[in-house]
Amino acid sequence: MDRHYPFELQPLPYSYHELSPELDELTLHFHHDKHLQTYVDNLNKALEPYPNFHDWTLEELLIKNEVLPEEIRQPVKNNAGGVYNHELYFHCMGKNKGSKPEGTLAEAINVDFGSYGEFKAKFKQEALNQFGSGWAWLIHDVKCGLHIIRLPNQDTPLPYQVYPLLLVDVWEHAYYLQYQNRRAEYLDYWFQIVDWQKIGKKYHDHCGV
Ligand code: MN3
Repeated sequence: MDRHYPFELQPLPYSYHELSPELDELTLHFHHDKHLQTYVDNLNKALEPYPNFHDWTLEELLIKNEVLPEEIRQPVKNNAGGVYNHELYFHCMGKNKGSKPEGTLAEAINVDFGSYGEFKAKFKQEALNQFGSGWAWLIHDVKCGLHIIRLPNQDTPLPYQVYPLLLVDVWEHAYYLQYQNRRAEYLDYWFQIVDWQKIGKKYHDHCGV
């Protein structure tokens, strides 16, 4: 991604009904059209008076956040993180519903977690353990080892030299309209709409031989 200020709302990579019934249209409309739009708008608002940073990409704004003037450091971290996380989240789901990890990624999951089933159980537990708002992530390190982590708010692991592969939004706005307070149930259905072909390709491009 080499986009920079002024950031624009990117359309979903599928139509609003395609993730139903696991994630319904109303949830996607609010999540994408309202919540993500707000992060985009607030990021632009924070950067507008600071032309020195208008050619910085989302990733630069997050990785080099400490370089920004103190008064916009936190708002940029929150809102650039909000844009980055949501774009990645929406791209982790999609048309290959019901898929499972294959190839290089499936092998790595077996090595690092034992099996896909054990991976799912651990990932779900991390997502449930996130107190309040935040995200659970599957990332790989520079040696291609896989790790599951959770981060609060709109924080990203980008400053730690790791590569995000998959993430799930456990802010209530991601599931409350459809699942109310049942985060565990949302997570069970969410696994069924993960596009493992896309995730596997990314891992293979970085780590395949
Ligand atoms: Mn969200």
